[in-house]
Amino acid sequence: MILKSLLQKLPRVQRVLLQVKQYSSETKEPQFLGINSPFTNTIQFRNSYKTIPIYRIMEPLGNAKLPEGEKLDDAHLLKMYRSMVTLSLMDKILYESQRQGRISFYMTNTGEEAVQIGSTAALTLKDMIYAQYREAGVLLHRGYPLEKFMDQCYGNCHDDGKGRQMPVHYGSKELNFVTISSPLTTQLPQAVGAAYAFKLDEKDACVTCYFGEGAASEGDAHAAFNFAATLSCPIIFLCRNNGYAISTPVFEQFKSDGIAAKGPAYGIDTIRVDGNDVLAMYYATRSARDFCIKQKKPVLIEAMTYRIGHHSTSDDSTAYRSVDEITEWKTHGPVTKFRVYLESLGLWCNDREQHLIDSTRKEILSAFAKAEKKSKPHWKELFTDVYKEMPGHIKKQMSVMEKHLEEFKEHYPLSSFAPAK
Ligand SMILES: Cc1ncc(C[n+]2csc(CCOP(=O)(O)OP(=O)(O)O)c2C)c(N)n1
Ligand SMILES: [Mg+2]
Repeated sequence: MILKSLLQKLPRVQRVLLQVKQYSSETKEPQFLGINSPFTNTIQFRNSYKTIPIYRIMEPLGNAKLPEGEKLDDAHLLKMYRSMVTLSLMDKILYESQRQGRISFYMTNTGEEAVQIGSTAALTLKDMIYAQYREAGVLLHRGYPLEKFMDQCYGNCHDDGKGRQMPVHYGSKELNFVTISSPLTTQLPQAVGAAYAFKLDEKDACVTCYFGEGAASEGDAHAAFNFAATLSCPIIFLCRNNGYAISTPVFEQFKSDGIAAKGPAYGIDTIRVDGNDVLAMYYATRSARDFCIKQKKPVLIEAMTYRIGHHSTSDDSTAYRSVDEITEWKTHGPVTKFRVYLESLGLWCNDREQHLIDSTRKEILSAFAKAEKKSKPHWKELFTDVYKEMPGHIKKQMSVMEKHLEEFKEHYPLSSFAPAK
């Protein structure tokens, strides 16, 4: 009986003996999987790495040192400046229009013009964009017409979203810009999925995913960073660190060295950039794009900036930050900084500035007036598009609505809706 059980155990005994033999006969210990670290006999809890520096090209007084051998042609520089000015004028007009009750909601991009325009100028239309909501400049620089912005904010019959989303939830198939989702961080794992598909298809393009530093606190950000790193996806994670997530300042949001510190922890190549410096944003994004397409790996850019406007038209930021703080950042805004640089090159002057402001304001107001006059989408659009074939229960709801509108038509502004298609 004893002999039988010993014989049964023999293979295990043999295995253990073999392992002991191997361990003692080798001089090197086996390594812990995935970690390449020396041993120490000191107990030390660590909670810091070296602070990541901020890449910058333009000094406050207009001096700029471009990367070795680089020169941007005048047309390129002026195009970026025009987009920045157009964005800030469009923001002013749409913000005011919400205050006048003409649109229901708005979010300005003030202070973040350089992050958006500098990065977009370094991408191509083949690069797919996933954004959060404060990135209208990305679409604008890609060529989205002013009237389309207005159509979306009015939710009129020419809005691609058929009036079903809040204002500023833009999207454009032609410009490779995925429609904005309201729930924070939704776009990050989706963007990684798209980047993975780009990799499998061997596309000569990358995905760029914009998000706020507040959104980076959502669990989905972790999933996205980790999938992108482990699956080696060609994606630029572009974090706009503008100091606030609505009323929560960054020092209450995280204790790390910003968002940049998280990149290396996931094994993601990372750079921190002065987001108020449009040239630094341009060159950093261009290098990031080259890197992630060639290496098929993700890059994280933390763009340091400041949200000069309120979070949205539903917010009054003076309730949680001082007017002095806002004023200080206004005087160091990215548009002024770039203008000083262009003046130093002899490319800009007061007359040109005034002409640009007057003509752009006119264009925006004309697009605005057109959008305001357009009808709302037909009410039936409320029920379409979710299913390819409309299921019975939705058909029933639509017919109840139809009867209701027929019965109470005098209570509804039915003439302001577009005719049924
Ligand atoms: C999942 C989810 N939680 C909360 C919100 C409400 N919310 C909308 S914007 C926002 C702040 C986001 O801040 P940040 O990501 O820094 O972007 P910023 O507004 O500064 O550009 C919050 C909490 C939301 N939309 N979705
Ligand atoms: Mg923020």
